[in-house]
Amino acid sequence: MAGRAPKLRRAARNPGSLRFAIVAARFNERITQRLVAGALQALRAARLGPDSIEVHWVPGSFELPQAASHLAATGRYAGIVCVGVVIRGQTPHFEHVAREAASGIRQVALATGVPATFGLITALSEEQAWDRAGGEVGNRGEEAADAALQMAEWIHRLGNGRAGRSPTRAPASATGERPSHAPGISGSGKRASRGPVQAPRGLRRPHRTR
Ligand code: DLZ
Repeated sequence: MAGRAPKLRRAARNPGSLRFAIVAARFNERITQRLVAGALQALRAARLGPDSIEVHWVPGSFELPQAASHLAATGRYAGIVCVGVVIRGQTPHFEHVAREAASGIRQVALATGVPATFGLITALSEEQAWDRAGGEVGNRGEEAADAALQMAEWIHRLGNGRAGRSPTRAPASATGERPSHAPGISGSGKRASRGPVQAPRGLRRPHRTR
């Protein structure tokens, strides 16, 4: 049964300086473009400006988790929206791609604390895919961006939302509080140099890109 994700009831209250990244898979690119457009529309509707949104392209959906992992490790993003289109072919290849993309994206979110959301279409035909890329069954990219906005706002309300936002408070080392497992950033946008970021037990933090 095809289902639509619930509409975001309201725009994120104060996106302010929050930054979001969209990672898009080039495979089935014409359809993925529609997912990117949907995601951009949702982020702009939350009053995020062009400087607060980046789009990164990777070869296929299999590569989405690795790209999301590198982006999350920079500490610059409050949320990462992953979009791609996996269409069933003649071989089980598509199942491997879809499964690895789904579990990899979830692992990035858990390991880094940065919400990485699942805007993938997994379809049995191209027609089904178009239906989910702004057609009859909604736009999975837009829905994933809404989910990222909601998670980022919720994490921020919990007090763990330093990723993707310029800090307005003293760093944890000055206040004596424990650092959260979300990557922190310094005022210059680079990760603050206050020791290693703690990943949840059993999950390793991805390598930094630089
Ligand atoms: C190889 C492949 C296949 C068969 N199908 C898809 C697909 O439906 N959607 C997609 O995004 N990517 C596909 N790929 C490419 C893989 O994601 C990946 O880029 C390559 O296997 C190289 O690692």
